[in-house]
Amino acid sequence: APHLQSYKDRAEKHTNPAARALLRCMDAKKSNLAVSVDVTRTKDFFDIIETVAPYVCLIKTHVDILEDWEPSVTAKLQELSRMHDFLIFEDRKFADIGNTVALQYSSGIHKISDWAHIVNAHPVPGPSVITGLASVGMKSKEERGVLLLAEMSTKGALTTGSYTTDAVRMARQHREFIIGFIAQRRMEGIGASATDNIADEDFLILAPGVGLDAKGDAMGQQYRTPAEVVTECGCDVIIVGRGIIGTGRNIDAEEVKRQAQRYQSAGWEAYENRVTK
Ligand code: S5P
Repeated sequence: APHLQSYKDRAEKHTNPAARALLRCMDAKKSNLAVSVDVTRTKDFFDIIETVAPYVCLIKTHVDILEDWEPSVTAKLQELSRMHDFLIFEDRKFADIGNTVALQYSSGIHKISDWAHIVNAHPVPGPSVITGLASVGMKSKEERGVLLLAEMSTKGALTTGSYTTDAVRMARQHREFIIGFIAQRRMEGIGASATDNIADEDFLILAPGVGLDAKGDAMGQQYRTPAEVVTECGCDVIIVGRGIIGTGRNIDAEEVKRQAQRYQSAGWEAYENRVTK
């Protein structure tokens, strides 16, 4: 089972270049931490990224919330990604017909497929959402991969039961491009039939809803600790937003750095407790 293997071993075996790059980076930096940089001003966005860069394997963005976005933002983001060795995940949550998501991924002002190693999609439209994204991403010369949202972290989420199982089945049909899931637990083998070759299935699980102090927010978000998420539930990457960046206003760089270090160590310790068991 992949969750008992090291990130390093999994990096050597994975067939998708973006998944390989992420696993390699996690091993090299001893970090399974993704920071979610949910701020509205470009200056705060880059201040946070430059502060947390040494401690993360991945930076997760919502570029559509930047009030002063301009094309140079993504050029600078790519430069920082190369300089500090982290991947970029645009949390765009595509959820439309294939033709539309292909356009949303490649075009508009953000041209996401030009710079984001990883994006995510809701499985709700069925396999067409994958076909659409793959028509862009699989043609790219760069490392590209997609995560399906198999579960959400919020109270009352509809992503349960057969919805989650069917999401895993959809991903299994496109393993060259669907590198894993946004989820709260491991998904390997779920919904598999006897004819599925699941022995070498290695889906990365990226888990949002992670916090060491708060249990939730006033809008239905629910937090679990890195130990619960990584050691107990077998997730690979912890996604942390406000636990590290605070409210996103009046950023205190020293505090952001302290929290990033704290979550990096907690996430890595939780991983070591899992693989050495
Ligand atoms: O189920 C989900 C899926 C995602 S991608 N729950 C989430 O919270 N997210 C994202 O993770 C969300 O859009 C936000 O950017 C981040 C969590 O932020 P935090 O401040 O609550 O840690």
